[in-house]
Amino acid sequence: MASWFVGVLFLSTLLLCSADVHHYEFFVRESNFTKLCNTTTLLVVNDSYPGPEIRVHKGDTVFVNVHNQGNYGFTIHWHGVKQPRNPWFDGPEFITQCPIQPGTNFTYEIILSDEIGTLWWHAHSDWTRGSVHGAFIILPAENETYPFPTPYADQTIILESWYNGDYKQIIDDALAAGVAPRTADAYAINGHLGDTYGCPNDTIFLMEVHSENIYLLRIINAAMNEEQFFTITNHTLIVVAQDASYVRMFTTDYIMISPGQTMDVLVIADQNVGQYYMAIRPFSDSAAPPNDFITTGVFQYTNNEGGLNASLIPLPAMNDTDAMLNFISQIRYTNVSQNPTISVPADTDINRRVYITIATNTLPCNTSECVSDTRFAASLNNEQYHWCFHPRFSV
Ligand SMILES: *[C@@H]1O[C@H](CO)[C@@H](O)[C@H](O)[C@H]1NC(C)=O
Ligand SMILES: *[C@@H]1O[C@H](CO)[C@@H](O)[C@H](O)[C@H]1NC(C)=O
Ligand SMILES: *[C@@H]1O[C@H](CO)[C@@H](O)[C@H](O)[C@H]1NC(C)=O
Ligand SMILES: *[C@@H]1O[C@H](CO)[C@@H](O)[C@H](O)[C@H]1NC(C)=O
Ligand SMILES: *[C@@H]1O[C@H](CO)[C@@H](O)[C@H](O)[C@H]1NC(C)=O
Ligand SMILES: *[C@@H]1O[C@H](CO)[C@@H](O)[C@H](O)[C@H]1NC(C)=O
Ligand SMILES: *[C@@H]1O[C@H](CO)[C@@H](O)[C@H](O)[C@H]1NC(C)=O
Ligand SMILES: *[C@@H]1O[C@H](CO)[C@@H](O)[C@H](O)[C@H]1NC(C)=O
Ligand SMILES: *[C@@H]1O[C@H](CO)[C@@H](O)[C@H](O)[C@H]1NC(C)=O
Ligand SMILES: *[C@@H]1O[C@H](CO)[C@@H](O)[C@H](O)[C@H]1NC(C)=O
Ligand SMILES: CC(=O)N[C@H]1CO[C@H](CO)[C@@H](O)[C@@H]1O
Repeated sequence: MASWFVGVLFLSTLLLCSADVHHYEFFVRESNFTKLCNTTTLLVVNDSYPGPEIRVHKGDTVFVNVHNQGNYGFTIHWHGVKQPRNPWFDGPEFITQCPIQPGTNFTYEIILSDEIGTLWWHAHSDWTRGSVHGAFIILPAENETYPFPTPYADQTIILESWYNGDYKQIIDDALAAGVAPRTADAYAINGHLGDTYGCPNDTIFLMEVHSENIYLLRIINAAMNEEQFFTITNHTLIVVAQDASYVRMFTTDYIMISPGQTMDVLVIADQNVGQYYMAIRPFSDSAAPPNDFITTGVFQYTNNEGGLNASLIPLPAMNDTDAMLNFISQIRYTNVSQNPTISVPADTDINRRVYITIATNTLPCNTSECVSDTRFAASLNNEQYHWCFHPRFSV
């Protein structure tokens, strides 16, 4: 009797604490996509733009066998996964590994620790991340819950830059000419360009909801360079997490999300049964702004009879710095047990200060492809860090 009880207790403890191991296969090759009235060849995973989703629980381990069936080498980075004591599977090309060569495969081991919520994965070789990317969803552990009402369902929303043309070709041409790469031709929501670009073959992303249910949107900004505003007409957004940590909940009509960032947002389907636009638009207050396109999706109630109304998309203007600041100033840490522990050293524990300057610099440009006699170059403490120029200091 006693041993039976101990056995059950032991088994249930194992079940509560088990961290699962998952295996994924990524076949990366070129595939044709027709968008914006053009057919473009892109390097993608499993013929899909965006690529397949990884969906696991907190603390699990994931193996991803990446088969390069394309024409050039690349690596994949697991954006935001901390990989303690496992840096050789982090992915940045020429930093922790050489590119995976065409015709070969490489298996990544991704060890999750305290990450919770939404992350993403992307290729990490020049601009290949533009088409080789996807969501990395980390659900609560089996013995944990969300620190908010459990959503009825969740929906991944990946924001992307669309170019008529191959991403690698665009960046290679820009680097050779010594100029900034051209701006995106469109933006996409989960690979759909929506109904604002005037091309009849384009599709629109549609999310179907049931009245009165709560949905968790897992928003990932996979755009190349553009911050994006995001809104759903007539619906309040409740921000609950950012970059795989929970944040103090706050309500807002729109969010502003930076490239590389993720945000988890609750939305309650509490409006009249109908069809509402969701929409994105870039934010930029720089002197070299991106294209000011609004890209649409649809938030659609089941059994709706309504039509869409384009005049009701409440997005801030592209250069609305106050709207951007108003949003980001509301983001706060929340002390919930599900979050990673934060350990900030006291000022008295700091015995060395390191100053780092990140800048855009110039180098001579002296080939026949150069547009002028200088080219842009990123620099760290006034040094360019490049695999074939050895920096004079250690990073
Ligand atoms: C869940 O299990 C993990 C692993 O054993 C443990 O670290 C964590 O504290 C547990 N969480 C809860 C809420 O019991
Ligand atoms: C990718 O495609 C292969 C072959 O069709 C399939 O076996 C594999 O499960 C797919 N991977 C994902 C993550 O969907
Ligand atoms: C893409 O389209 C081009 C032009 O039609 C064609 O030559 C090429 O074979 C296609 N590529 C793939 C992977 O289907
Ligand atoms: C758009 O679709 C139509 C029919 O669905 C097709 O005939 C046409 O070739 C397509 N256009 C492009 C640019 O692919
Ligand atoms: C390449 O893939 C094969 C079959 O899927 C696998 O057995 C092998 O371990 C993989 N090699 C690497 C280096 O990951
Ligand atoms: C959406 O909100 C606007 C005002 O913000 C209102 O005029 C309109 O009736 C609402 N639409 C629906 C379908 O509730
Ligand atoms: C959109 O909403 C405006 C204001 O409510 C209204 O005047 C207009 O007729 C609507 N358009 C459509 C296509 O429903
Ligand atoms: C934003 O852009 C509009 C028109 O493009 C311009 O009139 C306005 O002055 C700009 N606002 C700021 C703060 O730059
Ligand atoms: C978080 O909450 C725990 C338990 O309530 C408390 O012990 C800890 O000091 C709090 N940490 C911060 C940073 O507020
Ligand atoms: C061209 O510029 C590179 C630096 O970008 C420099 O190393 C090289 O010496 C220059 N070549 C000539 C011929 O000036
Ligand atoms: C880059 C490219 O091919 N752009 C084309 C996309 O389609 C439009 C309309 O057919 C053309 O005008 C562009 O040249």
